[in-house]
Amino acid sequence: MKHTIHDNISKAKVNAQKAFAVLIDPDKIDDATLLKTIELAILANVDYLFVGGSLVVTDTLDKVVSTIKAKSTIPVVLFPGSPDQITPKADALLYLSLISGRNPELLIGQHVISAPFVRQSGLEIIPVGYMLVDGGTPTTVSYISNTNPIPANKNDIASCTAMAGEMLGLKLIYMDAGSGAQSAIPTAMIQQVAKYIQIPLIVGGGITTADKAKENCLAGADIIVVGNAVEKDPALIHEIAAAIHSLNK
Ligand code: 1GP
Repeated sequence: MKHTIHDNISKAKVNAQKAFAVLIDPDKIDDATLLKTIELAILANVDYLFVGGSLVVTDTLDKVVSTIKAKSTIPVVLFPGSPDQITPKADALLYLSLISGRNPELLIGQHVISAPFVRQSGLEIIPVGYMLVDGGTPTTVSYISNTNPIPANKNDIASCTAMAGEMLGLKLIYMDAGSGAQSAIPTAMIQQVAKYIQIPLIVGGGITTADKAKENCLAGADIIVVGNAVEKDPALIHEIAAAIHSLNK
């Protein structure tokens, strides 16, 4: 079993190095924008390219991952909305258990069904506690997952959920306000969750500015994920990457 990417994320946390992941939704991106995004990500020293969406309806996943791998050495990490969003061409898979929800299918059911296929993929498998936080508007993921997000002001629920995930052996916590969330996760919640866990913390959903990305890192996020905002304005890749990396010694 490979461990490279998880090891790198853990080492970065120990050394207080913050990282930036650009999220690419294979359904939304055309060829020209993909190439431009890859080019900008290389120039900005983006740490990871996450690929996935909660509703991938085309068969472009393979093609998108192959293109990225052909053009760059940035690690490609799958962030799948369902078990069929997997390609062995990527480097790693965020093996998500939706621990903020109470839908058994997304806690363990789908994992059981796809286990042989996932293992056969040869991907580095990173077990992740995925926590959906209310971002002010119903998101595709809350609808599709049929779960209630954690209310944005319930810091205790968030930190207890993250602690439980860590004690169950999950290797990362991903707190997400959902793609295109109206409001990003409040800083106070990030602070509290970061205080109560030792494993790396990924934060995403509704982050649209470099300042917000930096603020979230200062609050305790180890990896910031941005999708929608950089789709709309690819120049933000440089700005956000610079803000996050400015915190690294
Ligand atoms: C969504 O965390 C990601 O799952 C990124 O969200 O598209 O709002 O940046 P945005």
